[in-house]
Amino acid sequence: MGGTLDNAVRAIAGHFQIAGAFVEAAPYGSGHINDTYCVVFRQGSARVRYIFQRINHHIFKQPAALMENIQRVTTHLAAKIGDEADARRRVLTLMPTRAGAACHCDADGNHWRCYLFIEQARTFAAVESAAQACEAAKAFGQFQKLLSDLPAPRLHDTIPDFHHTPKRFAALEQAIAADVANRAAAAKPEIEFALRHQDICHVLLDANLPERVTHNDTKFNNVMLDDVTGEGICVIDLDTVMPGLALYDFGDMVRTTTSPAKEDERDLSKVTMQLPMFAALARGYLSAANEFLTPAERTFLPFSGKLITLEIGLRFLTDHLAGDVYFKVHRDGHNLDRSRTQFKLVESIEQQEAAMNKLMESL
Ligand code: ADP
Ligand code: GN1
Ligand code: MG
Repeated sequence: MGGTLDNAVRAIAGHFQIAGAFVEAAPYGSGHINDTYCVVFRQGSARVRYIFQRINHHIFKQPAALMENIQRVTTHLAAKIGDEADARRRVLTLMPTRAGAACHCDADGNHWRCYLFIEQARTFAAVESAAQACEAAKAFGQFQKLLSDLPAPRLHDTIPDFHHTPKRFAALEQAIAADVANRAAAAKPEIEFALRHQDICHVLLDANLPERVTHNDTKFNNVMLDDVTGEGICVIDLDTVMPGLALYDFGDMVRTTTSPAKEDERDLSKVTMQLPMFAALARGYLSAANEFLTPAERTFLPFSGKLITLEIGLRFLTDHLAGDVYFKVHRDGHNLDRSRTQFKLVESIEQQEAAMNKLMESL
C-alpha cells in the first residue's frame, strides 16, 4: 500500500523542479476537499519536506484559473513581505514544474501542485486558548490588508456563488425535496432548524458591502501557528481566495475559534460560543482590519459569525441528504453530526448576540 502510494507520488514529484532524491510520501492533514501529501526529499545530508496536493477538480472545475489566482496572490504577498525575518514561512511558496508551470496535469487529468513545507509551525483542529484565536484573526486580517491593493484584473471566481447563503438555502430545499439517500425523515430536527432560519440568509448580500479580495475559507486549521511564538505565521489553503465579503472571512473565524469543540463533535454540550474567545478574536482581527473596514462592516461582525455558521450547517446537511458527495466523510452520519454542531453553535451565538454587539462597541 505504502509502496504504491510512494511510486505514484514519486512519479508526480519528478515533474517538479526540486533538487535531490525522492525519499518517501505520506497522506497529510485533515482537509475536507483536496488530497494532501507530505513528501520528503534528500538534499545532501538533509531531509527536506514539501507539500504536494491533488486539486479536487470535481469541486474546483477550472484548476488552471485557480492556480493563476494562487500565483498572483502568493507573488503579491511575497513582494509585500519582502525580506522580513522568516519571509519564506510567512507566505506559501509554489514550486514550479520542470515545464515552468504552477501545476502538473497527470495522465488521468488530475492537477498537482507543490509548496515549500512551512516548518516549525502547525495547524489545530480546535482552538486551545484565547491567544490562539487572537493570532489566527490577526493573520487573516493581515492577509486581507496585504491583498487590498492587488492589481487588476479581478481574481477568478474559483467556485461561483461560494458564499451566496440564499443559494445554499435553496440547495438544501432541493436536497430535501429530492431526498435521494432517503435520509430526510431521520434528519427532521436539523431540517426544521435550518428552515426556521431562512430570513437571515440574505442579510449580508443585501447590505451593500464592499467587494474585497478575501480568503473565503478562514477556518482555524487554515492558518499555521508558529511552534515557538504561537504567532499566526502563514495563511494556507488559498483555493478559494477570490472576490468576496470581508465579513464571511471574519464569520468563519467566529465559527471555528470561539467554540472549544471540534467541527464534528457529537457531545453538543461542548459546543458553545465563548465570549472571551470572541473578544480575543475581534481584537486580533481589528488590529489589522480596523484601518480598512467600513462602519457598516464593523456593525455586522457578530452577525457574520452566526450567518456563516448557519451556512456551513446548511451545506453539511445538504451533503448528508445528497448522500455525502462533497465533503470527505470518515463515519456514517458524519455530515449530519457536523451540521448539528453548526446549528448548536448558531443557537449559542443567538443567545449571546446582544453581548457580542455590546462588546464590539467597547473595542
Ligand atoms: P484542504 O483544502 O484539503 O483543507 P489544505 O491546503 O488546508 O487542504 O492542507 C491540508 C493540511 O496540510 C493543512 O491543514 C496543513 O496542516 C497542511 N499543510 C498545507 N500546506 C502546508 C505547507 N505549505 N506546509 C506545511 N503544512 C501544510
Ligand atoms: C472545506 O478545504 P477545507 O477542508 O479547508 C470547505 C469550506 C468549509 C469547510 C468546513 C472548497 O474546507 O468551505 O467551510 O470545509 N471548502 C470548500 O470545514 O468547499
Ligand atoms: Mg484546509
